[in-house]
Amino acid sequence: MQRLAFKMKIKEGQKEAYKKRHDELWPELKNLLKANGISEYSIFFDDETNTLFAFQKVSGSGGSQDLSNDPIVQKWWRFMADIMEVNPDYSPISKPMEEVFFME
Ligand code: RM4
Repeated sequence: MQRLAFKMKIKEGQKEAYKKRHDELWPELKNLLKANGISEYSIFFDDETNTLFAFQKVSGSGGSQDLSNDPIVQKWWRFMADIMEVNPDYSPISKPMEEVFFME
């Protein structure tokens, strides 16, 4: 089991919209994430920089941001693109972070 973390950003003033959409996460996306070994997936928000900090445990070969070929993920990313900072393909601009501390 590996721990992954990465940063993303939302557009100014979009925290509530972001949270609402995640409160209503599509069941098919949730099932896909779990089927790919992703668990304990949480996302935190920094209101000073509009930065999202995502953490997840992964038991497979990659994390949520490695599922770009899946049509459900592509559809979700397109759905979220209006309130996030994204790449030309609508994937969220994601920056992997280095783990510098862990306590069991
Ligand atoms: C995030 C982003 C991630 C996705 C989660 C569910 O806003 O789109 O790629 O895994 O939502």
